[in-house]
Amino acid sequence: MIVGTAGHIDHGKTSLVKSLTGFDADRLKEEKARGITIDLGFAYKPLPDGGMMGFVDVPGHERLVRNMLAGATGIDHVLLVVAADDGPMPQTREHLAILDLLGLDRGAVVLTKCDLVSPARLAEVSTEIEELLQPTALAGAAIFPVSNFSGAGLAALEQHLLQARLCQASRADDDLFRLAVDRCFSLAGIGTVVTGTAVSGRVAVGDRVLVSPRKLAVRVRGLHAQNREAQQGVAGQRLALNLAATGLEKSDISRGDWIVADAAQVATRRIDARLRLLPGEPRELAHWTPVHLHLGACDVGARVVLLESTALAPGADALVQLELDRDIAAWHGDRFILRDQSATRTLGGGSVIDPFATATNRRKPQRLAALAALEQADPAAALADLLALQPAAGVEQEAYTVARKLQPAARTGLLQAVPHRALADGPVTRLFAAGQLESLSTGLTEALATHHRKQPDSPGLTPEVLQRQSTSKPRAWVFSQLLRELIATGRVQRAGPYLRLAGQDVALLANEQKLWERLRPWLDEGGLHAPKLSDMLARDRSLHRDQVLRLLRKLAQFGKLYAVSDEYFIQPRHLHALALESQRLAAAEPHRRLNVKDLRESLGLSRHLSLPLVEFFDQVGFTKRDPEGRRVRRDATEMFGGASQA
Ligand SMILES: Nc1nc2c(ncn2[C@@H]2O[C@H](COP(=O)(O)OP(=O)(O)OP(=O)(O)O)[C@@H](O)[C@H]2O)c(=O)[nH]1
Ligand SMILES: [Mg+2]
Repeated sequence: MIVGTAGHIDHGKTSLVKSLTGFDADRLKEEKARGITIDLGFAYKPLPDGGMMGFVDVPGHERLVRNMLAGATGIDHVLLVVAADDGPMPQTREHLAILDLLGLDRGAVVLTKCDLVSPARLAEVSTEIEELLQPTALAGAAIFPVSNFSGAGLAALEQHLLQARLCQASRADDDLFRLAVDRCFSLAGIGTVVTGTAVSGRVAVGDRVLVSPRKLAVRVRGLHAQNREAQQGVAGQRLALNLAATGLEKSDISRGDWIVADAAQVATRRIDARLRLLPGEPRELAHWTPVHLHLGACDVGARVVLLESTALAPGADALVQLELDRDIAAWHGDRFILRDQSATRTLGGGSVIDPFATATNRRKPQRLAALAALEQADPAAALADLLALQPAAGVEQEAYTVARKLQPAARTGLLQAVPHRALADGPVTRLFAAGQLESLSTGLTEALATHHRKQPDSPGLTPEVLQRQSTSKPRAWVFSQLLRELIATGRVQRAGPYLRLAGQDVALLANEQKLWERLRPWLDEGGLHAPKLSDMLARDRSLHRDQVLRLLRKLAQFGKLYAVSDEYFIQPRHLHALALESQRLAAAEPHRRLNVKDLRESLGLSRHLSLPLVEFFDQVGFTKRDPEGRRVRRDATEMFGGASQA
């Protein structure tokens, strides 16, 4: 268990930690000289059962709230220290508000300097404090009057802490490992050491971890847990990690960074969150207010983008987007505090909903509904609702599970619990609600069917037009994935630039059919040596060039022929064979060039055909021409093998 102090300057926090542990947490020369705490102090108390209790001592000075915040992360139990003579003072209130915003609901009040006041004063201050705690998560917390001078009251406080430690539910340590770094230094003979509170998961000597948000890979060479050498550390402990990496300098890591398991890496500048403004704020919070964001041990300048309204009233909460000055690491559920731009006042705080927020559509009702779904603590419930809300866009799997800090086993469990289908787009996997992709596909085939019904003579729709005309409006890459699937399963056919439903064949008019029956044997008998249009016309003087050309082009549009030029129309199986031979010849050349002369000689093609043929190959991207010749860029069968045969 980690116990943290809080409270106004000079109220006896450091003295209390010393009374409890025997250890002076003020370690800096300046702290000793000025008698105040400046930076975080740490002390440990060995317990009768062999365990160890860690203490984080924070400064009370109003200008040092930033340091207090860095220490407040990850404490389990707070001791709000109030000097009995002074009673509650400004930082008593500010620290209390911060603890409340951080959601800390376990702790006690310690009334110090009891030796200086009368019993009547003690009673008076106690009442005052009870009222102060009333509206907070610490309402009803026990109050312990003590004297750090005489030691009076300390035994009761110690008993309380031991009891609290027993009741302390063990933390969620099945999440991925995360440690909020509060110090980084270099020790002679040891190297770089970071200290901080492990807020989730566990880490062991030898583990490879990352410094986030920089994504710097390091190895844990050794560790101390709660001030003792150990083989592993777990959430809820203060850890010192000796880190190793080639060229690692202590300046590579600083307060505010995180040490995390590989799979928990996050670097973000945009966070969607729920923000509560403190009730004591004099004014509404305006859109685009500049603030300081404190999260974990990190502190960064930010702007508040109000997502639901134009202003946030004191005491109210709302969905916001935080636009940060630089990358930080943050995860779903992390609590944060906002202070004003000059860092003199705490404004409010809240919790992170989505660390991978974007500016696009951030205020749209759709997105706000998605945030409401994401706000749920249960990852399965949140994912199921999100899938239902984003049918066409899906949910990026990696981002979702990283934001939730899920271990591999928990990821698998989540994906088993939520019915879905996954689509991979390169390294990105998107999840869709079960049945959703099928209905998106149906939307596409329906759009094609409608088109065929309205225009039976048309060869089909280009992909761009199909995407626009489908009512389901899938995103571009979902569309291309679905299309690939529809083509692979034969439900849709591609002919040149057009897509059409399978079985949707070219409809020839009676005279066209007759003409085709006349021409087709000539194309068949020519084989790879396709006949020239003018030669066919010469063979039968009754044929009209315009009519023949119109028919051949129509057949080409439906994928029955390839229009190599206005003179040459080649059947798909023949073109496939020509492309295969070209590919074979190119492979025989150094640097895999296609030589037109070889092509002519190897196949006995006429110059009239071979030239337009290679130009056609260039034009459709099968080959590419450069100063050294032609290179085959695509696979012949992939390009020409699947086309429908005449
Ligand atoms: N009489 C009396 N004096 C105390 C007691 N506890 C602390 N003091 C004195 O109060 C002064 C401040 O004590 P610290 O423990 O440094 O106070 P702090 O809360 O740590 O102060 P910051 O860290 O600067 O916020 C010191 O001079 C202590 O000797 C107490 O129980 N009785
Ligand atoms: Mg102090």
